[in-house]
Amino acid sequence: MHPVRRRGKGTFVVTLDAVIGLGANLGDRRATLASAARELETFGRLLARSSLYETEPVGPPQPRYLNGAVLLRTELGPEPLLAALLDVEKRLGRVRRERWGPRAIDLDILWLDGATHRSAELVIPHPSLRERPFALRPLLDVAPVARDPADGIAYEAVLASLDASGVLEIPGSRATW
Ligand code: A4P
Ligand code: MG
Repeated sequence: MHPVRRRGKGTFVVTLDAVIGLGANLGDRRATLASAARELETFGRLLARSSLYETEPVGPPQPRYLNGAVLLRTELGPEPLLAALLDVEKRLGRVRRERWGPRAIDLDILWLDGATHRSAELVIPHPSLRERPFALRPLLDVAPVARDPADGIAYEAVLASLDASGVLEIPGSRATW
């Protein structure tokens, strides 16, 4: 369920807990992920940061990715949150090229605690989440008991059924970026 907090007398603020997946495979990847996390802090409260993972690229041949995830508590709804993420991508120098191609920064809304979303622009959980160890590994760092809201399957079990050999945790990187 969405946490609902009381602010002042009789005012209720609805917040959303969202897992944002971060990926970069061009430039100074770690610095870019850290800058993105700092920008995300302006949209709410970062409740947790994952480890960073060095990952084999999925898609056309391209450099390896650095992937991570954060758990963000925000008062933004899903669509405004996506707009805010696209804005951060732009500011951090992402140039849109081929689908699945290399990028300085990619921000995806992977999952919402207790909610789903489906519109022309935005589908949550992210449609590819269940096939992607590079997204599931960091997600489980920040939301260890997360489940697919459609069928209730634990993402931990989903990850266990995938080949995650291309996802290498960077030692000591948990919450340090
Ligand atoms: N969109 C729909 N649902 C969402 C969502 N849940 N979160 C729409 C974010 N966006 C969502 O996304 C295009 C549009 O998808 C958005 O504007 C939004 O309206 P994009 O990220 O700009 O497009 P893209 O990345 O070129 O294509 P695509 O298919 O979304 O790529 P992905 O899924 O983002 O994957 N390999 C490794 N190892 N690590 C990676 O991080 N990332 C990708 C990109 C490919 N291979 C990778 C990695
Ligand atoms: Mg994307």
